[in-house]
Amino acid sequence: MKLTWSDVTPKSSWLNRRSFLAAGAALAASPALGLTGKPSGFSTDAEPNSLKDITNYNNFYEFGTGKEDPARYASALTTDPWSVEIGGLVERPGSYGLEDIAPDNELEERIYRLRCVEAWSMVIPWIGVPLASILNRVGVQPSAKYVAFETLVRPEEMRGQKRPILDWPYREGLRLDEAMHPLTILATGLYSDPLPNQNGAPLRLVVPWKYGFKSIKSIVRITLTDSEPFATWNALQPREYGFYANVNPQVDHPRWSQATERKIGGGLFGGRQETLMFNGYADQVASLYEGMDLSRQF
Ligand SMILES: Nc1nc2c(c(=O)[nH]1)N[C@H]1C(S)=C(S)[C@@H](COP(=O)(O)O)O[C@H]1N2
Ligand SMILES: [Mo]
Repeated sequence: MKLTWSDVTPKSSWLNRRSFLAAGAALAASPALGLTGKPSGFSTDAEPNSLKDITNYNNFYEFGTGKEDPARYASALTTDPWSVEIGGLVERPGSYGLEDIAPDNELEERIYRLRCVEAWSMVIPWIGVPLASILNRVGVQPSAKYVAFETLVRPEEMRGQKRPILDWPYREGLRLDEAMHPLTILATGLYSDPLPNQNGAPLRLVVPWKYGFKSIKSIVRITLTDSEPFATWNALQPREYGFYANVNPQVDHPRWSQATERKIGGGLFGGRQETLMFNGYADQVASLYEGMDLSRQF
């Protein structure tokens, strides 16, 4: 039953970057997957951040608002047993275990850029499954248009939830086509190990072309709906955080520029880089937003 993570993701797949990138190129070029993008369609060839960076500089307000709070306090969270209620406009609603959602034999490695709305970024080698695979398994009803997600509420273990920092539970949502896009994954691991608690164990969303706050952690509920779901940051400050939250260097946050970002671990002077449209995933996702005014629907 326990995952053999070294089987899932042999260390060589990220240490031996040459052969990994070649494999990634073959995958991305496969017409069966519906991708027409560049060789790095699924995984970026940018240098992944160290495990130390990825696990010590986090946003996870359930454990406090400081970047180092999750690393200090998230170990208090019990992640086993865990189940996810999948409901709303689906054919087979119910309580699903992690093994149903992300079976060992379906896990994939995806090296993705993560761009926080606060203008910092990382590159993270996730392990997970396409969200589409579980949505297809539960059966999406034709009237469904959106997918809503909720994080666990357990103040005894999530010390930040003892204070009204946010309107708990943390909630997020995607349009159905965004949710079904092959880049959208549910992650259960990173590097060759199960997801550390501070990164959203045991199951978190990863939507690499959107600001990090869309990638909701420690998910306990997934609901298919016909109207736009409540989204925590959007509801808190709609002028600053849109529902779409697509990474866009041309649409500044009211209080800071989004044109550049600081790559964590890039050194005191070396870490500044240009922010890319859709965080570098424009070839794959721009068509989802054809005809939309992205400066208004940001
Ligand atoms: N439940 C929950 N999910 C969350 C957050 C949070 O505070 N609570 N923070 C978000 C933000 S702002 C970012 S940038 C990413 C950070 O993910 P990481 O810590 O794994 O890098 O998680 C997102 N998911
Ligand atoms: Mo963020």
